[in-house]
Amino acid sequence: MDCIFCKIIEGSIPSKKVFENDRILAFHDIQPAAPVHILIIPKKHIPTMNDVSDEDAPLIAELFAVARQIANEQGISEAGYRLVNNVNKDGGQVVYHLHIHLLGGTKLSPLLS
Ligand code: IU
Repeated sequence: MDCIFCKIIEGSIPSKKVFENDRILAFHDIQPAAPVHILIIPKKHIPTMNDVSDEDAPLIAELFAVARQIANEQGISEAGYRLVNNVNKDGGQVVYHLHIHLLGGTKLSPLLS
C-alpha cells in the first residue's frame, strides 16, 4: 500500500483526528491554509473524484454530512467556510486518495477573481 492517507487510516502514520466512524476519517491538515483546515476522507481508497461510482453516492453524501457537522463543532457554520476537492494535476491534487478540504476561521479570499 503506497497511499499516505491509507496509512493514516490504518494508524501507521499519526494524525490529529477530529472525527472517525467505519467509513470516514477527518483530521487536521499538516500544512493548514486557514485557521480551520480539516481533511475529510473516505476509508475506501478512491483515488480521485473521477473514480467515484454510482454505488459510492451514499458515501459521498456522508462525507458532506460529516463536513457540515465538523464545521458546526468548529464554530464556523454561521460565519461560513469553504469545501474544496482538488482533482488531478490541473486541479492541484497532490494526494491521490479522495478528500474534501474544510477551510474556515477567517474570511477566505475569492476563489475566482
Ligand atoms: P490536495 O488536494 O491533494 O492538494 O491536498 C493534500 C493535502 O494533504 C494538503 O493540504 C497537505 O497539506 C495534506 N497532507 C496532510 O495533511 N498530511 C500528509 O501527510 C500529507 C499531506 I503527504
